[in-house]
Amino acid sequence: MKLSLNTLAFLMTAATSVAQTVTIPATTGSLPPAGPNGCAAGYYPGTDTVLYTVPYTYQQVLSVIGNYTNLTWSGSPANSVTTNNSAALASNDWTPGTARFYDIAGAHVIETITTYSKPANGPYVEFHTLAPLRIASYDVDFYGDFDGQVWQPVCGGRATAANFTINFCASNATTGAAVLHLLHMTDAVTVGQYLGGQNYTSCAALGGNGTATGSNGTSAASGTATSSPAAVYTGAAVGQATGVLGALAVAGIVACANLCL
Ligand SMILES: *[C@@H]1O[C@H](CO)[C@@H](O)[C@H](O)[C@H]1NC(C)=O
Ligand SMILES: *[C@@H]1O[C@H](CO)[C@@H](O)[C@H](O)[C@H]1NC(C)=O
Ligand SMILES: *[C@@H]1O[C@H](CO)[C@@H](O)[C@H](O)[C@H]1NC(C)=O
Ligand SMILES: *[C@@H]1O[C@H](CO)[C@@H](O)[C@H](O)[C@H]1NC(C)=O
Ligand SMILES: *[C@@H]1O[C@H](CO)[C@@H](O)[C@H](O)[C@H]1NC(C)=O
Ligand SMILES: *[C@@H]1O[C@H](CO)[C@@H](O)[C@H](O)[C@H]1NC(C)=O
Ligand SMILES: *[C@H]1O[C@@H](CO)[C@H](O)[C@@H](O)[C@@H]1NC(C)=O
Ligand SMILES: CC(=O)N[C@H]1CO[C@H](CO)[C@@H](O)[C@@H]1O
Repeated sequence: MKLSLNTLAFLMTAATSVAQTVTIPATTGSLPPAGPNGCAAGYYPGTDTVLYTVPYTYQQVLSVIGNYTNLTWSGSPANSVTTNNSAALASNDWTPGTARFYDIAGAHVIETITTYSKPANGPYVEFHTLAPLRIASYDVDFYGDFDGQVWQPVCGGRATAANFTINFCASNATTGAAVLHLLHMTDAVTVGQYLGGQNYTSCAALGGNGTATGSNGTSAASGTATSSPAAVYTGAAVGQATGVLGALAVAGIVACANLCL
């Protein structure tokens, strides 16, 4: 994941974390027990979704994102991600329970697979948990019991639609949603850049019959295509801030050339 400090800097306020019951880093990868609001004491629940379509085939997308320990597309340098499932490094067959470990933006990240499926014709489905971590530069702590990624062929196979959805608990749900949204949006855009940098606009623009049922059961109806590069944003935790955050995400992608973590 990449972070653009420039564009999120204005979100930083003197928010004081009252999260005291959660150990960070959570070396076992485990999540704290839920309190009355669904989160540990001092944490607040939120959800964030990024929908983004790239004008590349599912197979092309898989070549970038289909290895759980290769996160170059998410801002982690080659060979910087480790796992406790070394057998899968060769087989590329990732299974529930597998954890990956990496450091980014001063945070130690531990993500444990709960669901993993990548059939040859899609969809790619990866759900993992996110152990508690702290992003000091934004004065925010968060973790998540559902951090999901689905990549689905659309436009008869000519494009691939991503859905990044996370249900999280954060010391500040507004800041948590903004940071997570920017990370996931940047990730999705980076996949498109790796594959050639074309932007998705519509199925029709990709030629062929965009409304036809694609090979192997993919159909336009299954797509959640959004106009690139704008994202559809849903954030229960941020309410009226949606417009601001949408603009932030777009600006962040541009500004990321200046300063990314
Ligand atoms: C959460 O962060 C936002 C944005 O920085 C800030 O306006 C708000 O006061 C913070 N809320 C809490 C409870 O600290
Ligand atoms: C990691 O993925 C990138 C594409 O995103 C690829 O170019 C690179 O060769 C992969 N690295 C390894 C070690 O498989
Ligand atoms: C997956 O990525 C890791 C780290 O980049 C690499 O060591 C491994 O060889 C890759 N596996 C496959 C099957 O490409
Ligand atoms: C995105 O994924 C979430 C979690 O799986 C799901 O609840 C939601 O319906 C999906 N949204 C779309 C537009 O497919
Ligand atoms: C894709 O969209 C981005 C963001 O708006 C823009 O900077 C880039 O030039 C576009 N790329 C192409 C090939 O149109
Ligand atoms: C496109 O696909 C739809 C749905 O299968 C079909 O009804 C329509 O006739 C097709 N159009 C062309 C020009 O092939
Ligand atoms: C990674 O391996 C699995 C399967 O052996 C264990 O269940 C996990 O607890 C373990 N996770 C960590 C963080 O070590
Ligand atoms: C029409 C078409 O593209 N069919 C493909 C469906 O997927 C199988 C397995 O990947 C391919 O062999 C077919 O060519």
